[in-house]
Amino acid sequence: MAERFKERRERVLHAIEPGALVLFSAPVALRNNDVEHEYRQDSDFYYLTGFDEPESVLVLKSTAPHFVLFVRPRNPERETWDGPRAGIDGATRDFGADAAYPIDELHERLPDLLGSLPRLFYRVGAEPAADAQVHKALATLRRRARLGLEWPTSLVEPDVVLHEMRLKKDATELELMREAAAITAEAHIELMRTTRAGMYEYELEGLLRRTFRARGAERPAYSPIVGSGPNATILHHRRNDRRIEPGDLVLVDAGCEYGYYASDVTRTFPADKRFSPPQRDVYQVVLDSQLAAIEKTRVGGTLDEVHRAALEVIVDGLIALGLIDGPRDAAIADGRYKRFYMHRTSHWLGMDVHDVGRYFKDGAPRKLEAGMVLTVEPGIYVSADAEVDPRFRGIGVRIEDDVLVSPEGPVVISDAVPKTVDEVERACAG
Ligand SMILES: [Mn+2]
Repeated sequence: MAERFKERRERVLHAIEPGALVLFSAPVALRNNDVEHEYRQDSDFYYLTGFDEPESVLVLKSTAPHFVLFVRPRNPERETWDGPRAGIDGATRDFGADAAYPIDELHERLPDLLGSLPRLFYRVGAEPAADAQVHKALATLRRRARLGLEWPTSLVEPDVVLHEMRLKKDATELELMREAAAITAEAHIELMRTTRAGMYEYELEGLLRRTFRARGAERPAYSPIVGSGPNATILHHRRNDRRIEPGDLVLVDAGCEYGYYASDVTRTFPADKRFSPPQRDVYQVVLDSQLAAIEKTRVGGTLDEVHRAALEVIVDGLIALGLIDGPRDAAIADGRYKRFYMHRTSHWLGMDVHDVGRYFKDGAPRKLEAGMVLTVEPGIYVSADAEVDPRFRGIGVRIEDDVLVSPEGPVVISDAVPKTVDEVERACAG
């Protein structure tokens, strides 16, 4: 396991030479009074170290020692309360650091570690406390420059190296993403089977969370959205507190995080096991749209092409259902479809649910490459008070899968979740 982190550090070292990269662990966030939010390590930090403790700093540099960790030292009393720490010895022994120091020594050691290197890869402006430490080290080095010492005179955004690496997933990462998707699939299937009118949205949320944890996922990758009836038309519905009524559609947007990798899946299914005719019509349009978009997630394609493919089918469907006027090109040009489809079709997926990596290169949508993973998630949302044929009011449908771009074509890693009308109805019937 430590091997994959080492390989990544070596790639980074190669890219930043000559220079140093400094990353801070995620800060601990207070929830209220003295209760903390559940801790989750910063994705970049974890990507390069596998180290999940707070109050840690990583320095990677092209001169020895190459891999330096600042960590919380062992403390038997604190460990009784908060659990074991790797400590200084653990940082070198178990995590492969060439040198490790107590975090309290960061301010005095950082200038020496950065001195004589011309470039510092550090993300300014993300965390004020971290900025203060780095600025102080640079100020110290500037003063020392009078003595003829070098110091980092250029500050580089580490994203250009790190996030480009993270955008293209290696074999280990894909294994974790497949497992995350498998667990998520199980959770969605269970909901289709067990949901009945009369249940509350939060009961479904509870079942999702239970499956995630029971199968070893650390946590949901984002707050699960369970939108029944008109709530399905609210994109980021999070209260999950409505009672599911007979005849409702239930939109569930939920995915777990497993081994620090996210899945992100949406399914929409009928609470009564059968779609009503208008629900089925809307559903079929979204499904056709999603399949057309997945077909475009190919090496050399772009997210614009993926979105365009989804959009054309959605717009044709909206026209056919009488929800908007045609023709297609005019509807796309003036955006009249946006009342019913107001978001983009895709985002990158990885350690972060909205994963890192640029969407544009040289001013144009970048080309898809093998190893990239993205979501494909078109939808149609007809609000409860829309001035349309009343049969369509309050219908919200989104279908979302996680798709790997590969030389052999699109690979839907979340394909274990039922998706066609028949499949969904069968899953709902148990
Ligand atoms: Mn998504």
